[in-house]
Formats: sequence, structure tokens, C-alpha cells
Amino acid sequence: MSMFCYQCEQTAKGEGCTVRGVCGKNAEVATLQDALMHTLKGLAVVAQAAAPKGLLTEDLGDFFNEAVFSTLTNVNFDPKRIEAFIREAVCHRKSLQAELDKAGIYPPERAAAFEPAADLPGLIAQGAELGLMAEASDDADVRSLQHTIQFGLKGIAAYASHAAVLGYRDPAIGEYMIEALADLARWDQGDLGVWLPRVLRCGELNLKTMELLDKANTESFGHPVPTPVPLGHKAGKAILVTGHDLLDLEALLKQTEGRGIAIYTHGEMLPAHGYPKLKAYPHLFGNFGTAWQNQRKELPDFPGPVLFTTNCIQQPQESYFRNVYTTGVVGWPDCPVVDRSDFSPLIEQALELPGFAQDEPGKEVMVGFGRNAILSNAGAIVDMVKAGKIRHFFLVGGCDGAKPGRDYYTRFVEQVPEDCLVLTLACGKYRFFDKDLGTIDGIPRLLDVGQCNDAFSAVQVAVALSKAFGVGVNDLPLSLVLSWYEQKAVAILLSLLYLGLKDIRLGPTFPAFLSANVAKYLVDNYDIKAITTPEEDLATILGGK
Ligand code: SF4
Ligand code: SF3
Repeated sequence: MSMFCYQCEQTAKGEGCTVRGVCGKNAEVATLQDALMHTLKGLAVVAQAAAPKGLLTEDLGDFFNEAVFSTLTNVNFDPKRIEAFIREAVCHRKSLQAELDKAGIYPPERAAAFEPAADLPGLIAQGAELGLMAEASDDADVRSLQHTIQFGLKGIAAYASHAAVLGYRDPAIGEYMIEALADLARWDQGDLGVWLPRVLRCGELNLKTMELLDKANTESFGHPVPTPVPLGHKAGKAILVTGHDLLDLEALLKQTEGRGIAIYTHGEMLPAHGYPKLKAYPHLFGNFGTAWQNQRKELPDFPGPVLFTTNCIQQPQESYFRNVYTTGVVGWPDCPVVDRSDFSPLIEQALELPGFAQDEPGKEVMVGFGRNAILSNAGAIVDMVKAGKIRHFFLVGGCDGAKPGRDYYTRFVEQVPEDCLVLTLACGKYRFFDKDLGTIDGIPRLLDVGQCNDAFSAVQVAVALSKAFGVGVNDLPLSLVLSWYEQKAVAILLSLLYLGLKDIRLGPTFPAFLSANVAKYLVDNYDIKAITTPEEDLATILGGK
């Protein structure tokens, strides 16, 4: 059976995965995810009609976010979980519709009438008719904008879910999710003039979501502080946690207190070490391994269970399959799903597994340079710029991935001149995170702002610097050199465009879902550039932008 997905950077041939996803997603899961997005759009149409009647609940908002999040790259590969989301969406829709029927309101759209087949093969066959190309405009440019919004929404759903688990919700974000999905259900309506502003609106709402998440994380766990993180390990039992969810990590730390188990972070969980409330647990020991795409190489060497929160999961190797647990919306068929209220299955397994036989000290890296930590030095940093000690700031961040061309980011950072600072965030940092770039008058030249979730923190730093210098953000001695992989990065890029940021360098390639005209529009209006070589890009940037 065939499929079509081109939502991430590693899409086959830079065009689209049509037989099986490069990520490991098979055609069955891909078509089920298409059916799920279709069902959610139909639910949104009905929810939009039900909103003025006060019929929407907070639970429905959480459901939208989790269901959309489950279709983000490397999140959920379990057909049964996707099927469950489809059936739950139809239940929500029918109960809202029943209320609307009483009031004589009948949302007429086709998507709102979807009847799921009774079994999984039937649902998969339905999904095959509801793919990305079937459910979008025939006009390549309008379709490109519609898909950009659909993928940006997945990023928003992920960030909104993170905030919601900490008890932080904003009705405006929930309303937007419904509005945007309902717009997408009406893909046959509207021209470029209608869809282009909707793309920027997606960026605007993602910024709002990231601001909420920043508040949720910092109010729940404190503002990150500069913290050294060991990359080695110590003898003893061990659990590895990966993904972005800090609440899961905190729950695990609480439940393993006094059990003689050291907790290690992997991938995007590394910045967790900088949060005061998390670093207060002495058994949060260090970081093991690097970015998500290396998990199949690195996890066979970890002598304990691995907890996957959020993205990015890959097919577990046979050697560690039985050590893998997922939580939240993450899923891999036959891997146990655990809830943060009770991590005892993996804690018990950690006590049974050998753990590390001996101490093996390694390097240390520094994390914890969120907006508070950086801006507490803002005065000194501004003075150093004025005195010519700091020539330029680079934000080199985003997603990591498997493509060979991603060594660009390593070589770029290695060649950044010594009078420049490098800010980084998200898993792309693993391309250079353990390099010793030294300091400028005591300020480290490499500053880890955090996860991709902390992009808001980086934006705040840029805004504060622009105020301090009395110039617009685009006139600061600051350049953004970004890498993307999945749809959270799409949402962040849309936020940067919404903020009017220009001259962004993007790699390793432009998204396949940008039509030639849409890509040209971005280049012409935002001066977005594809990365070239570190040498050429550095020369262009420092030669005067
Ligand atoms: Fe292909 Fe990426 Fe879609 Fe996976 S998520 S099927 S790799 S485009
Ligand atoms: Fe990384 Fe998936 Fe995007 Fe959070 S963990 S940045 S790729």
C-alpha cells in the first residue's frame, strides 16, 4: 500500500516518503495519521460551531493537542494508539453534534461527517483516501501554505501539551487550534491572499504557546542557572530519560529518591540539569549519549531502562527493546506505556538490570543559560560589545538529524572567531556541545539556552539586547543559523517570521513542502537563506550583513 508524507527534513529524496517513512513510519501508521488529522478537522468544524454555546471543555482542548501531537515525526508509531485517537475524536464530535442538533445547528462540512470503519484495516483503507494531497488545494502554492500551517500546528500542539501537563493553558491557544483545523477542513476555499496571513498567524500563536510554556517551566522548576553536567557515569543502577517533558523527569526523580538509582538524561533532556528544582535531586547525575538520531547506536550500551517522553523515538534495536518505556503520547508497538503517576515498572527493572559496573568520569558541559542567566549579565555583555570585545552573536540551534551535511554546524561553530559568542538551543547543539570555546572576560563563548522549547527564552534575549542597544532586532550584531528536522522547528520558524526576523540561515535543506513560489516569497521578503559552507556564510555575515 502507498502513503505520502513530507512533513520532516529527512523525507525520502527530499520529496516525500511514499512506501515507508525514513523515520520508520509504515504506510499503515501514515494513513491512520492522515485519517486522524481528517477526523480532527471534522471535530474542529463542529467545535467551532459549538464554542459560542459554551460547550467546549478544557479536556477537549487537551485532547486536540495530544491527538495532533501524536502525528508529529517520531512520536507515535503504534497503530492501536492512533486508532484510539480517531475513535475518541469521533465520540467527541458526535456528542457535540448532538448538543448542536438540539439547537438546530448543522455544520455541513464533509469532514464533520466522517464515519470510521469498524476495524483497523477498514480505517487504514479510509486513511489512504484522506492523505495530504487529497485534502489540500490543487494550487501548488496554496497547498504549500496549507501544509505549512498543518505542520506548524503540530509544533504548537506539542508545546501546548507540555504546558498543559504543568497546569498552564490559554483559551486563546485552544481556540486557535480549532480555528486553524477548521480552516484546513475547508481547504477548497480561499486563495493565496487568504492563506498567507494564516501562516503568520500560526507563527503568532506558536509564540504565545512558547511564552506560556516558558512561564510553565520556569514557575514550576525555577529559572535555569549555569550548571556543569558530567558526560561520564558512575558505578551503579541507572535510568535514562529522553525527550522534553520536565514533569516526567521530576516524577521519576521523586519516585527513585533513596533507591540507589542514578538518573541520566539523553537528547533534549540535557538542559533539565540547569533547573533549580530538578538539580536539587542529587541522583540526577549526568548526561548519557547525544542527540535523538544516535539512539540506536548509543542505547545498547546503557545498562538500565530508558524512558521516552515526547519525541523523538526510533525503532528500538533488539538488544534494548525490553528496556524501553514510553509515556504521554509517545508510542512504539509492544513497548510498555507508563504514566508519571507510577513509574514502578521501570524502577523495578532498573534494580534488576546490572547498571554501570564502574565509575567512568568524562568531560563536563555547561547548561542553564536561559534568559534570566544571560540577562543577569546583560550590562556586562553590552559594555563588552561597546568596547569591541564581543563582535557578534550567533544563535546556532535547532534540530539535529542524520544527514551527513549537518556537520556544517560543527564546522561553523569551530570557525566562529574568538571575539564572538555562540548561543545554542535544541538537540542541534550536540554537533558541538562538548567543545571548549573558552570565555570572553569570564563569559563562556558557548551558551546553552536550553531545549527547542526554550526558543522563547532566546527571543527574549534578542529583544533585551535590541532595547539595550536602541536598535531593532534585525540591526543587532546577531545572526541566526538554524537547523530543522521536525514540525516543532516549523512552528518556531513561523514565529521568527511573525516577529519579522530577517536574514535567517536555514539548513540542511529547505522544507520539501515549500513550493518554489512560497520559498521565493520567503527569500524575497524575509531574506531567508539556505546554508552554504561555514567559511562562506561566516565571511558574508562578518563582512557586513
Ligand atoms: Fe518521511 Fe519524515 Fe514523514 Fe517520517 S515523518 S514518513 S521520514 S516525511
Ligand atoms: Fe530535537 Fe526531535 Fe527537533 Fe527539540 S528532539 S529539537 S529533533
